[in-house]
Amino acid sequence: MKKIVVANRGEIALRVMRSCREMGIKTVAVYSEADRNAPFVKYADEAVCIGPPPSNQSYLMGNKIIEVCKQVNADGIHPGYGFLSENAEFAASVNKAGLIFIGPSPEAMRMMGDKLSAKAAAKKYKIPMVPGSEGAILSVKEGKEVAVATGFPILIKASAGGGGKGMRIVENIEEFEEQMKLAVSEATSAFGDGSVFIERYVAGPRHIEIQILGDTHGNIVYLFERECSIQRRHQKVIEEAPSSVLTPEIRKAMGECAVNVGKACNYTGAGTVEFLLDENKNFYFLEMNTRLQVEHPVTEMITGIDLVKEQIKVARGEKLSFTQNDLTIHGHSVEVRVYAEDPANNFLPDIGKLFTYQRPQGLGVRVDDGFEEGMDIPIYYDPMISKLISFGKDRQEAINRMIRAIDDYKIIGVETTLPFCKFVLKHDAFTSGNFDTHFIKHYFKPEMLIHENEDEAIIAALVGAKLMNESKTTASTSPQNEEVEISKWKTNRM
Ligand code: MV4
Repeated sequence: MKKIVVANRGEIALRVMRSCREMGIKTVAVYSEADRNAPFVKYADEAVCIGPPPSNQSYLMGNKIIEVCKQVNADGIHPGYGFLSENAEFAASVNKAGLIFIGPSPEAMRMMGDKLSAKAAAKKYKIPMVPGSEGAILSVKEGKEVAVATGFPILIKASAGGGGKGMRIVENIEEFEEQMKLAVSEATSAFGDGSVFIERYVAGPRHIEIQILGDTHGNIVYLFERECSIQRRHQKVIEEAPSSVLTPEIRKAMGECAVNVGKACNYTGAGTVEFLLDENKNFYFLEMNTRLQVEHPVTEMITGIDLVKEQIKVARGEKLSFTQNDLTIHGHSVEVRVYAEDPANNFLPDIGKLFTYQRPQGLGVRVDDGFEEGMDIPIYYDPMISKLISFGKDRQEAINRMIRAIDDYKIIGVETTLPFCKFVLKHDAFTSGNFDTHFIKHYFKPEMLIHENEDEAIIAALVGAKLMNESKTTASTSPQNEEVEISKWKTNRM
C-alpha cells in the first residue's frame, strides 16, 4: 500500500495519518466544507473536499469516497471509527472497486453487527453469555415465557442495536407486553429491523472489553483489556488499561474467549470484544465492535503496539509479527474524553471558539486531538475536543499524572468535561477501584463541580463579556436548529 484515503475527520483522521507517515505511506484527507481548515486536512499529503458539512452529504458518502480513491490513485481506505467504519456494504463496495478496506471482511462485520448472529456464532465456542432467549423473540407470549424462565428483572435488547441503543429493562411480567411492543417499534424505526432478544439484567456490572488483532493467516491474539465502566448514558467518559479488578487468571480466560469470538467470524484486523463482569467476577460476552475504538490508545500505551500500523500490516496481508507469548502489560494508562459540553448544566453541548487552547505536556502525557487554538468546534459533528491519555508505572501514577495534565490543560471559550473528569479521578470509589457502570448515577451531582470550577468560570465569564462587546453583530443559531443538532450528535457516538 502506497497511498491511503482516510475516510474520517478530527483526531482519529490525524491519528491514522501519523502512523501512515511513519510507514512511508501517503495520505489523502477527504473533508467536508466545515473542516476546510482542520489540522487533519493540512497534515494529509493531499486533500479533497467531498461535500457540505452534514455527514450524510460528506463523511457518509461512501461512493463519493471510493471515487476519490480512484481519482488520486489510492490503494486503501481507513474508515476510523463512527461514520462508515462498521458499514459492511461500504466495505464490500470498497473491495469490489479493487481497493483495500482497512478493517475486517464484510462477512465478519455483518455477522458481528447483528447481536443475535454474533451470539449464535460465539455459542459454538462455549463463550459464557448472560442467560436469556436462544434467539429472536417472535411473540409477546413467547417473550413472557422466556422472561419468567430467565427471572426478572430482564433486558429486552434490539438485535440490530448495540452500545445500549434500543435496550429496555423490564422489572415484572405486568410491564412486559408494553415494553416489548415499544422495543420492537423502536428497533424497527431506528434500525429497520425489529428483532429483539431477552437477557437477564445484570445489576451492577463492570464493562470490560478485550482488544484483539487477527491476521489473514488465521492468527488471532488478545491485547488485554480496557475497563470502560465510567460512562454516562452509554457514553464512555474515562477508560483505563489494565482493569484494577482482573486477576491474571480471569484476564487469560477473557482473553481466550475474545480470541474465540474472533475465530467464530474469521476476524481480521483490530476488533474489540465486549464483556460484562458481575459482582462475583463472572464474565459474559455481550457484543463485538468491528472497528478501531476511540479508547484504543490505552491499549497502545500498555502494550507498546501501534494498533493502526498493525491494521495496515494485516490489510497488506502480512502475518502478525508477534505471538500471544510476546505480549505483556507494561504499566498503566488512563484516558479521559474531553467534550465541549457543560457538566454543570446536564452536559449540554457548548460549542464555540477555542480562544485559548493549550495542551498539557510532559512525561507520560499524550493528547490525541484535532483542533488548534482559534478554531471553532463545528456544530455538525460529535463535540469531542480531544482524548487525553496518561501513562504511569502503576495505576496511582497514571491517575496522578492525569490530574496534573487536566490542571495543565487550558481551554477557554467553551465549557468542557475536564472538571468533571477530575472529579471522577479524585473520587474514593474510583481511586479504590471499587466502582461499576452506575458510578456517575450514584456519585455525581452537578453542584459538586461549581467549587472546582470557580477560577476558570470567572476567567471564562470575563473573556465572554469582552467578546460580546467586540462582536455584537455575530449571528446566532436559533434554538430550534440547535435542538436538531443536539439530537444528531447523540446518535453518532462511539
Ligand atoms: C447489559 C447490562 C446488564 N445486563 N446486559 C449497555 C451497552 C451494551 N453494549 C450492553 N449494555 C448493557 N447490557 C445485561 N444482560 C447492562 C448494560 C449497561 C452497560 C454496559 C456497559 C457499560 C455501561 C452500561 C450502562 C448501562 C447498561
